[in-house]
Amino acid sequence: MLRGKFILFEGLDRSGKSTQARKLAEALKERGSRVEQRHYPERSTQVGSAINSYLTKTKSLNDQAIHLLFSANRWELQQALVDLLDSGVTVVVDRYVYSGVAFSSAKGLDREWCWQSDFGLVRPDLTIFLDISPEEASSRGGYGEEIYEKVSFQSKVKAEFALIAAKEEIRSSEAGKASWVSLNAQTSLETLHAQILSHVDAVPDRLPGDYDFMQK
Ligand code: Z5A
Ligand code: MG
Repeated sequence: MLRGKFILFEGLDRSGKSTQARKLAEALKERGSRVEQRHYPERSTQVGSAINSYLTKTKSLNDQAIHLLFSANRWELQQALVDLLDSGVTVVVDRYVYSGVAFSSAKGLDREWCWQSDFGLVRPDLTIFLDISPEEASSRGGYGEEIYEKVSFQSKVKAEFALIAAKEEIRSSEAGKASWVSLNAQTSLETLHAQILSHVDAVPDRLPGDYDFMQK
């Protein structure tokens, strides 16, 4: 039996991650695959509840503390994620390590420090980065309610994501497998969905227990 695929969506706020994650999961299910969706931060745990208080501006925390809470939230759910994958379920995830590094380093935290707390986590088989301008994102529904939803800050996050993308694209080509793909998010839902499906179809099959991990 093969393990499931770990597919990650990353991008700025309102880039369409949740929309495309849902469409991908539906399409894979229609083909008969077993699929689950996950979203970080997972706000239902105690750690997630503290993160939610921070994001909704009811609690203030220093930049290092909130960074480590986001990371702790991934760690507390890591075994459950691996168990799902090992049981043959494809998991479509909305935000993960890369959001952690991009948002915290955009505040001015040391980039190398930001990566440290996530080293050892399972690396996604494919990360789909939805690329959008902060101005276009801010014109989409629901923008402006949470702490990071300001065009000036999102511009800094975009610059950090560009650094991450460059690094991950080099890593992808050195490893000979496309584990990071950047797509223009300012195209139609259906065009993007078709592009995403073709990239997901190209992800190689792997056996349970066979993972790459986040590392330097
Ligand atoms: N954060 C962090 O700092 N550190 C970490 O480690 C992690 C996260 C994991 C909460 O994230 C915050 O946590 C986030 C980063 C930080 N803060 N910010 N900024 P969240 O994921 O919970 O945020 P959210 O509320 O779900 O928003 P979102 O994920 O950014 O939105 P989205 O999922 O990318 O977009 P969407 O909901 O699919 O679409 C937004 C709207 O655009 C909606 O009206 C759609 O109908 C529309 N849409 C979608 N696609 C299109 C296209 N192609 N064309 C036109 N309109 C579209
Ligand atoms: Mg979302």
